Amino acid sequence: MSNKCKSGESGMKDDKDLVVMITGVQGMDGSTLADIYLKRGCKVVGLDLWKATGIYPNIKDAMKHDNFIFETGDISEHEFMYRIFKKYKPDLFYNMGAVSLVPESFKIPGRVLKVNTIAVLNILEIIKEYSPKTRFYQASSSEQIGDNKEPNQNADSRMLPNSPYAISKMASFFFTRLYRNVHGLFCVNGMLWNHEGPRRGPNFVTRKITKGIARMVTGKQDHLELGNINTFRDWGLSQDYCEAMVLMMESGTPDDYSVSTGETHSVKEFVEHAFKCVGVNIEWKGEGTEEKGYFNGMVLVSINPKFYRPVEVELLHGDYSKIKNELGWEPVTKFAELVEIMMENDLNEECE
Ligand code: G4F
Repeated sequence: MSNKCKSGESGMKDDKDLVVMITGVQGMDGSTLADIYLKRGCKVVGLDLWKATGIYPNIKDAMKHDNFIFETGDISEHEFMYRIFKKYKPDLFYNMGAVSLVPESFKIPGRVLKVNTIAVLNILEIIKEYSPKTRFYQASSSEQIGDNKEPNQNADSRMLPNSPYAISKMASFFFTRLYRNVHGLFCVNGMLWNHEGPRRGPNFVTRKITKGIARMVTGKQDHLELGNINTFRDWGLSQDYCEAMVLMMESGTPDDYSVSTGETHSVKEFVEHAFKCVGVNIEWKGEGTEEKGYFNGMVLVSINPKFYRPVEVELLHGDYSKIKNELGWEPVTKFAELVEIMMENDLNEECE
């Protein structure tokens, strides 16, 4: 373990006394964090826009837990956040709530700025004025790297954001750093490269692929339609990355960390490996919008330009050396196993 995280030096309360507040609690990471802290016996207050229904299954276990409180509200409403802070006085605050679909951010840039940036600023102000002992985690993103195509990117790399989403996250990254440096608050940025898992929403490419293939295996769908399959991402597992977040928040000193696997793979490779999990070797023919993935003469993958973005982030490839050296974190699950975990989950779900 690292020099920043020796037990007894972190200044944390005992687990049973700890109040953990998580925004975006119905999402993949928010719900995983809730499960981690509930297992430790902490009180977890989860915030999200909507009440959990069958459509949002990620917190179905948490909802049954006595230590879990679910509050509905919009994090960009200052009064709501102020009231929630006053009511629960959180020790740890994980800001996982955001408009997180990059293509969507081009359609509603004002809303993106309100939720992903102004809300963060308001929360930091509430902490500064009324709750300066609360530790704050900001979900920062590798999308901030944008057009910078140099490999081994980290939180100190040049940021060239190229979408409203990335711009909003970059502004929040610097506000978080500012409130730490200028106001002395315990604020950390976890800059996470793409991370996925069975709780991932079906609009993100990994889950769209694994769910789509599982539906093809069970005869519910005949092929996959994708956008740009020649982009590269550094994909890890959400559970591993949530453990990295906890380390950052519970270390002795707040700082900014990059979390990644250090491997990069194309969307095309993801498709190939996912099909291999069900015994299908995809053969590619054609180029651009005419590129297709075949098996035994059948088209199993085609390109639909409606999934292209106004602009792409072509290469994401992270460097996790700082969190490894300082907090002792390393990714457990890398690309091939991640695809296999997701495929197995979706095959089970579709076969139920
Ligand atoms: O899965 P994606 O939508 O993830 P993206 O845009 O990289 O963003 C995710 O990771 C970020 C961290 O780097 C987060 F901050 C963000 O919130 C989100 O979690 O797309 C991955 C790649 C893109 O290049 C996209 O153009 O897959 C390509 N792609 C190809 N076909 C597709 C599709 N993406 C989606 N969503 N759907 C397609 O049909």
